[in-house]
Amino acid sequence: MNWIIFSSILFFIATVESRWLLDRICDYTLTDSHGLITSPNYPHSYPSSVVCTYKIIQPREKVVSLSLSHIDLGWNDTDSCSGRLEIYDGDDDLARRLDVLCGTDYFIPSRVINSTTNALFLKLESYSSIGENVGFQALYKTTDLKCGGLFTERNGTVRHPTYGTTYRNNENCDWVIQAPPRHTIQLRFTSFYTESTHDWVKISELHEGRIIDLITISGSSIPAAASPVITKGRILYIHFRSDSSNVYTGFRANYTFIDPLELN
Ligand SMILES: [Ca+2]
Repeated sequence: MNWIIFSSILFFIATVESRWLLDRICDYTLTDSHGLITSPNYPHSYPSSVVCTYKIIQPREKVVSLSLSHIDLGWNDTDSCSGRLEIYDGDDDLARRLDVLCGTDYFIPSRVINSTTNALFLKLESYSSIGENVGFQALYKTTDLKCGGLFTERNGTVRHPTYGTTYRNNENCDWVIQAPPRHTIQLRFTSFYTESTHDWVKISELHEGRIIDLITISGSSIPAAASPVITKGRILYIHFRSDSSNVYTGFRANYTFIDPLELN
């Protein structure tokens, strides 16, 4: 009898242990062109004390559109959130944060969040006391990117899609260059020609949690401050805008990551 009880206890411990592990194995990478994302156990109550991540990675010429159809993360006794969902414009939580949602929001069905890169990263965190709240459900789909993109390789070249001829009117493009932690980025233009003042390139970076504008360039010459641009942080943004008339050859720039350890 003692052995049966002991076996039952072991089985119970093993079951609890495997469920405990299952609850915490919730880091997903999604590469399909569209799909449904939900919190664990949806549509039943989502687990407490978990951190789940959902990384949507698509080809570089795509962007991601996320449509939240249900958000029920709940409130605790002190009216603070029982869980929260953060959404980032990139492939990890060091990218630019697009939105943070918590509590329960019945007006969500109109909420659509668009990436400017080919990646979107969601992080669901739940705290200790979850009631009957079911978490969240969202649909994502991908659309063609007209220009821009996310660059994470050590070296690369950024240029508008029609480089070699001219850019187009009314372009509005965002490129994101994202180096690994502790690295910085050097960007050097090799060609630049836009309609002066009307068509321009703005370079910004994310540093210590803030977006800092570094320089705006327009016309046919590259200012000394942009040859090269060197960041303090690991994420650099290039924003290109053209107006409704007069197009030129545009720009081309090479970048490389700088590892501070290699400089010493
Ligand atoms: Ca123009």
